[in-house]
Amino acid sequence: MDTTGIPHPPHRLPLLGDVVGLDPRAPVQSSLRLVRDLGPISVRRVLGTEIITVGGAGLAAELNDETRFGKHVGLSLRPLRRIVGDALFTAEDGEPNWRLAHDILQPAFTRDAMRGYHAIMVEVARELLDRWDAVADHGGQVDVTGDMTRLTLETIGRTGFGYRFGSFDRDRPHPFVTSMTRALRYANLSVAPPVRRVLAGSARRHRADIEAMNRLVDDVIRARRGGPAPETSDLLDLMLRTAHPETGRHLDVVNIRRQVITFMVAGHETTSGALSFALYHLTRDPDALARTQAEVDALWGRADDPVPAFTDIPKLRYTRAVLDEALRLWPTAPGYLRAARADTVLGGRYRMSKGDWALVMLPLLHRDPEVWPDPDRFEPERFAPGQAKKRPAHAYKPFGTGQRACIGRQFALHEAVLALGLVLHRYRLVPDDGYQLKIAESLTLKPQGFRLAPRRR
Ligand code: MNH
Repeated sequence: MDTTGIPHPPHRLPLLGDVVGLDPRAPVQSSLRLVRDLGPISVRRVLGTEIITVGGAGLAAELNDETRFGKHVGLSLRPLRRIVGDALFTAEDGEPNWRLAHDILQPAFTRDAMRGYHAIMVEVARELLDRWDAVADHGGQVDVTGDMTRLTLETIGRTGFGYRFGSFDRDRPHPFVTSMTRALRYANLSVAPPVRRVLAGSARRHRADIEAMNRLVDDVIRARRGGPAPETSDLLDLMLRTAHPETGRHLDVVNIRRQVITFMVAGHETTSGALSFALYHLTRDPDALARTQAEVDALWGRADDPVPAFTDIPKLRYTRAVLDEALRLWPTAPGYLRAARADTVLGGRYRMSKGDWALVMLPLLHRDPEVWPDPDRFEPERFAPGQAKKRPAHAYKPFGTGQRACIGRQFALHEAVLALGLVLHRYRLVPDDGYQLKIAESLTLKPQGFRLAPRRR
């Protein structure tokens, strides 16, 4: 791509490029600091790779145009692809297994399909409340992000595959989670410079981690094949039994394994981060907290143990706006890549050849000063009914765009609104006065070291 005329950060070094100020443990946050003042588009050269970064709503709208651009599997998706290949998240646009899996699984992610997961989501949320009750009784604190991760992992495991990780019964993560986290870390670091590669650990342990994940998933698949079908169909059931409506093809068994791992990876960290950020912002904004609690109280009264109905969830509009706003400020999947389908000109000025790609950097897009007044302020009212229509259509994209947008969006939002509503209905949440938001980065963003003291209201 011709990058003349695109601004780059100051202090460009020969060979290394724009690495001054870049923190390899916090690439998103440090990039944000480096490019935020450069305007709607910027370019960085990092060890030979040129990264065009877009944060302006106008240019993002162009990149989101499906006729001109498609998904690009690059940067942090490359290492993930080495583990899960052409499963949904890491398939290249046009790979046959993408269409096959997408069409088979799509019916499991409609708004209406959430009805089938609702009871399990409630069951898992109650396990979280039990855990927090015990802490409240002893006057202790909870690790918010850790517990939200227990919630979302358990939810996707049980609703998707009928598998219980027992997350609330253990103090240390389930071995699958340990392997998954370490394998992702390894894959990420193994594409980094040699110094960081050393931190990634041994190749042998990496192979063992992948084998451990595969073994567990294969056991689950085998058990399902040998046993009776579940009462209500889940993701695994769909993948094992459904043929493509037009071609009659089935997913093969290796691909199903890869899809299961993909759903475990894509389906839990992002949602747990969103819940954690929402709680972080709420415990620093007494007015927003009071409004959210007033909303859940109005719906459920002060009953001790409300039984949320499926139809209650869309009524929690302010609670939903809190999550929307949390995902605006810290989109937990912080960006996506778009590649030109043919030679084109971006923004009327920047020539791109077929295959050239750019990064839509979501924390930047979501703070575009042309669109968002006082962009760094937490303000759920931005998502009050009718507000979104007043903004350009492509200014808010926490779930990505086009046909490769998040398939789990309804799932995540149903789960998160439900859990956030129940938590706020039950507890007063006392923050640590001294806590300064620290954000941990892996594939996703999430608050680190964020603790709250839950007390029964
Ligand atoms: Mn999800 C794709 C964000 C929850 C499963 N997800 C994406 C993309 C974004 C995203 C952004 C597009 C990435 C890209 O273009 O490269 N996802 C989120 C966020 C949450 C989330 C912010 C929670 C909040 N995602 C979930 C959940 C599941 C899930 C829950 C599963 C139950 N996501 C996926 C899958 C894809 C995806 C699968 C890939 C879809 C495709 O390409 O066909």
